Amino acid sequence: MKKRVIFSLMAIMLIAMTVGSAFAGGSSQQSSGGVTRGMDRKIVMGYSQIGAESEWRTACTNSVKAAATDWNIDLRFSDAQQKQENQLQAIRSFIQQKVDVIAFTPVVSTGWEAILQECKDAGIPTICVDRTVDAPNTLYNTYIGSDIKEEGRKAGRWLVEYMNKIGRGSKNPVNVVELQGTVGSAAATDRQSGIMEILAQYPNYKVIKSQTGNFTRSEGKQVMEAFLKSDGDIIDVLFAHNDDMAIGAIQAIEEYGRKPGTDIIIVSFDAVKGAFEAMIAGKLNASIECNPLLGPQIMDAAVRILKGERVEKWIASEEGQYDQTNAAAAYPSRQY
Ligand code: GZL
Repeated sequence: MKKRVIFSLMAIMLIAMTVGSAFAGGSSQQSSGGVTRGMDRKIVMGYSQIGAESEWRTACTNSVKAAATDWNIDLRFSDAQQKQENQLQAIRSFIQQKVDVIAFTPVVSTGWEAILQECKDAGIPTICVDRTVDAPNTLYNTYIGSDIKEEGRKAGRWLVEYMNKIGRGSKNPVNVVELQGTVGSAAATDRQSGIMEILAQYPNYKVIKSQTGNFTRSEGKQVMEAFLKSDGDIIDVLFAHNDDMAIGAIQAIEEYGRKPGTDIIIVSFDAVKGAFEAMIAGKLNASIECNPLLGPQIMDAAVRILKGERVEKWIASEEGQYDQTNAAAAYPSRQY
């Protein structure tokens, strides 16, 4: 009898420890013992993430954490709550912890040269993820992410082709409004630059309003409500720098009394699940994919850098584009 009680208690303790570690929050995710894939020891990575502002960001974070576990890398993860000062503080902490490698997603493009030099002086390699920085690429080891400006060009080209197809391309003017991402971020700057490079070839396309919605649904809805209040009856097109803002704007357009996807043509970025649902419902016209599943590339690059192998300065993501002609077929296999 006594033995059975002791055994049961031990089993309960073992289960509690396992569950507890799986839900451990905070700033670090320690994998089990052993060594990192491809290495003779377990490496430690500091990761400074922007926050959790969108479906895309959450998918990116999940990919990083899953890949750290797969590679058996000790991940020290920090969420900056959208503030660059929190990122700088986290990276300085990683330097003090003497981590083996630092990866970071810069919330804005500027203000990184000093901290990257501190990492370099400390002999810690750095990996820039998802968004680029305005700094010499000698200050970091590699950039892993999309060609964001090309995403903008894709969106511009898709729109012009679609407007011509539905017979509205020669309207003069075609009134365009734009929901920008976070001001100063490479994602917003480069998407806008790509879109405008294409629209500049078509003088009848006029951007009548452009304002940031900070990549969030709630702000996308609020800003679109303001656009509709001032220009609701003349808006032909909405560019949203991400799907979350587009989904918020769709709600605003419906509440205003116009039809999103029909009266107002909407093009956004990311290609998250919410965008596919909106395209299938006919409320979103196109979403240009931006791949957040960067975890495996980050861990692979970290190992190669630490083994002294040559790593290309830009590891580009593969991505496509979706609209109402291919969204339904692609939706079941989407991973985020
Ligand atoms: C793009 C990425 C952007 C996404 C948004 O590379 O930085 O940030 O488009 C996310 O959804 O918030």
